[in-house]
Amino acid sequence: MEELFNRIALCIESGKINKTSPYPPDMKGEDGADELTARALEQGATAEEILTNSLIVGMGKVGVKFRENKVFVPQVLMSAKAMSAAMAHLKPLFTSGAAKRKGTFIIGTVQGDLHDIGKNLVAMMVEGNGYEVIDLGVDVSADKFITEAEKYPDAVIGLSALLTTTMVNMENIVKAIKEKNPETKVCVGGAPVTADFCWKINADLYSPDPQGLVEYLDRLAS
Ligand code: B1M
Repeated sequence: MEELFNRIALCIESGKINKTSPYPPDMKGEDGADELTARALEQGATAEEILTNSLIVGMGKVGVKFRENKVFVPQVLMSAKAMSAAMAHLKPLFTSGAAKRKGTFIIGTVQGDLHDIGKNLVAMMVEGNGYEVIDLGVDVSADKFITEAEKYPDAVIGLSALLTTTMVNMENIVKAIKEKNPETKVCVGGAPVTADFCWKINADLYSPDPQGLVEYLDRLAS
């Protein structure tokens, strides 16, 4: 089984979705994350084992390489697709309660802002690292974040912004969330956001990349 787990992790890291996927060229014609995850379940692995030993391992490597500029957005998107192919087999087991995740993460791009490429990457990295992700999409108001936070009281909330004009909306959103529940952790990120801005608006974490966020969530979950 260990060999199969390692192979799935390699598929995630390399962005090998399924057998018919031509990417990456050196794995052409080989089974991908899709077939191998199905096989691991058939052979008796649990969803949690596959998540821990394959998806988290593969996505963790991608996150570190991305942070170190050793891979770029297109490769991360391929890894995310491979991860989604594997998750399609695991999700029914998680939603039925037969398997557990590390925690819940609610993410959205803040009000007024329609940029979602970075936010989607963050969401996929967090999901691939073992968390349930509630993605609220773009142009998300403080009210919408609060409504979702009330449904998932232990969730960590992530705000993304790409515009200097919408980044300022983070302040009101953090304030509104903390007024409802001061214990709720709020993380911020996106190209114009800085650590100084994060402290100024009383958010709990600024991360310039998905990996820093995943490491923070892991610290909270441990
Ligand atoms: Co827009 N845009 N755009 N745009 N756009 C920028 C951001 C801009 C820098 C371009 C420029 O002028 N050079 C500029 C902002 C200037 C500023 O505010 N200082 C800008 C502008 C002005 C605009 C419009 C106002 C243009 C107009 O209409 N006049 C308009 C605004 C629309 C709106 O939102 N209301 C607009 C529209 C658009 C498109 C719709 C055309 C498109 C978005 C498509 C989409 O997202 N579906 C678009 C795009 C693609 C860009 C650029 C080219 C690329 C952004 C991107 O996706 N980067 C961008 C210029 C640039 O960056 N070169 C630009 C890749 C992505 C992976 O990175 O999102 O930074 P990023 O995410 C990173 C990290 O920041 C981090 O992790 C990600 C992965 O590393 N991260 C987090 C992100 N969120 C995080 C949250 C976390 C932690 C980490 O914790 C919660």
